[in-house]
Amino acid sequence: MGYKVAVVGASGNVGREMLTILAEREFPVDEVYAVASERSAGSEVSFGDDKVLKVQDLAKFDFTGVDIALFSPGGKVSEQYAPIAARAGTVVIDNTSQFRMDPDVPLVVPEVNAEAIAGYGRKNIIANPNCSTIQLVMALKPLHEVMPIERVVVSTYQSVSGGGKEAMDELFNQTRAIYVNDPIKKEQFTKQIAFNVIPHIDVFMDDGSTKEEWKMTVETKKILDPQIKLHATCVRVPVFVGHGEAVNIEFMDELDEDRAREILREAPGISVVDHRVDEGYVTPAESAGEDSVFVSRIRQDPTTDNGLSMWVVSDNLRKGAALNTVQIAETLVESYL
Ligand code: 11C
Repeated sequence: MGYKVAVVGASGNVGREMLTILAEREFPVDEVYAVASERSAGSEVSFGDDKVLKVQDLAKFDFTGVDIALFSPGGKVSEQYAPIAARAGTVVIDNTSQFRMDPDVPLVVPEVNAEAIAGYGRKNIIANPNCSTIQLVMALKPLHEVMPIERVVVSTYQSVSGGGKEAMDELFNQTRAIYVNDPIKKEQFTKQIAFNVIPHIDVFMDDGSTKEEWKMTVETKKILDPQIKLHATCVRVPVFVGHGEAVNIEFMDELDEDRAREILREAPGISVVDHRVDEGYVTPAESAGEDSVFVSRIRQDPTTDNGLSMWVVSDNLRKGAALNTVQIAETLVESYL
């Protein structure tokens, strides 16, 4: 049996990736609807190698009879339309930050807490975590199961695609402008992003952290363990696709680097590439288009008891967004619908 599936925000970076991944993984669909704002309505998007879908206007779209809707249209749009879809009987899997911390909405990375999906019926909404949280908890969970984690300090190196298509264009245009000696235009980013890095993603909070840093903390606690202390510094870098994270972990007791490598090698969705030679690690550009979360540079931190450092990289549009959303849909149909 197939399902009727809508992709909302179908013309955006993540929406197009959702359509690609639904087709690649042969998700059992009877019908797929591409839905977006009025501005994109009437345009066309690809579904698989040979199908083209006409984008429908979200304001006029009737969710009746749609089994699952994958939402990635921006927080304000999800706030308005996800409950409308949910009331029509559609299970919404939302990739925005709108519902993530709602106690009645499961926040899910299938390899980490698939069992949380059981609570989907409370609001008919399941939330997909932030991209930087997903790759982090993927790498932490297998280790935490063997040796509980007390504290994590993480610094991110996040690609511009996390900010959407306009942000990718801004990196491209600024890079070109520098080469041809044109003035630099800043619209999406607060400072020049070409040939630069910016320690500021999302808005500032009262305590001096940014909302991206706050999200990493609260989402990790909700998905993995509320006892874990986490401090993040999130940085935008001039990379198109793929987020990197330098992760420092303090465990409750000793976990040596060889054991950590073994544990991660066995973990679902993780690829360990960790050779102490040139090219013996994975960079964000190499992760683009891949499904895995890559872990490299696993090593003891001798400055603290029970400390370990590692480098975690993943495609933020795939495992960080669209792939994780589709995997949630797969688990939902396998176990609950
Ligand atoms: C970024 N992580 O790289 C953000 C994008 O809460 O879903 C995703 C924002 C979110 O800018």
